[in-house]
Amino acid sequence: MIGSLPARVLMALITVAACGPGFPPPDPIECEPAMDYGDVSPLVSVRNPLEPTQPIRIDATEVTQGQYQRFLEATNGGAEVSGQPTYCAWNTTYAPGTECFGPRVAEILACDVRPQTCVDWCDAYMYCQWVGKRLCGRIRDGVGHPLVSAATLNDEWYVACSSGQQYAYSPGSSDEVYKCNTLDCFAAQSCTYSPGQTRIVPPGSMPDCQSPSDNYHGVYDLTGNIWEWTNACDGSDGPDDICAYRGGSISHGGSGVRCDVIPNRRTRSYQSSEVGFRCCADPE
Ligand SMILES: [Ca+2]
Ligand SMILES: [Ca+2]
Repeated sequence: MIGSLPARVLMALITVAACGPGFPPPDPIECEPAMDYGDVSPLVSVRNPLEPTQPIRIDATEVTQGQYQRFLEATNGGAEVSGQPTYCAWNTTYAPGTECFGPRVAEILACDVRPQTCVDWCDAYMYCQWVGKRLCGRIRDGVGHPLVSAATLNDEWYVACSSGQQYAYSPGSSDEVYKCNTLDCFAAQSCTYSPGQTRIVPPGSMPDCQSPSDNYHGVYDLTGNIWEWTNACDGSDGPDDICAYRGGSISHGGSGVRCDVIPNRRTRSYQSSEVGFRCCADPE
């Protein structure tokens, strides 16, 4: 958890500040029941259609706040930023940015079972390196590639999401999108959000939001919940390079959460309360 006690203290202060006369107090934030994610997300092997003997290895879940907290503790709260690539030299902290919290500050800080968001591309890149993995990117070498197309069998994240280009969404056709934490789910009332809970859910807590194909089973929330940074940038100059995040979030639905959509190409330094990441790794 991002400093369990300080987070609650901060929320309490914000709650007090937000409660003027005439406004009912907001529902208190409730953390979902603890789930055992382990120190790092487990890697799942999925089929590489171009080289079936070389499976793609991708995290089962989005990186959680509890997992990311270990990285912050190991880097003096995110302040020890040595070893970054030159195009990340501008990045002075791995700590999630307070400037992106906005009205969602409570959900961002509340629970270590929720996905880590408000991190820039370099934070995500360095976390994956720290756990011995790498940000998902081009198959085989994982390096960044131009944003020529998101729908390529050379892209680890896209192949895992589309079950090797079989489906438009992680759980299958457009009729299945409601199984993932998206606007479709919200509209179909198939998502259950308890009073006082936010709509971003703990990774993997919607068990049907995964591929129906055996070869791609066990990777959750590629569609929806939060967007996910990938190693797909249009340059290697610095904070203003445009990098792609993928899969949609709670604020999007329909074609906006397709596996091949890159609607919000943002700079390497961008942070959002609905953008996080997961990691990939080379074949064993
Ligand atoms: Ca940063
Ligand atoms: Ca996601």
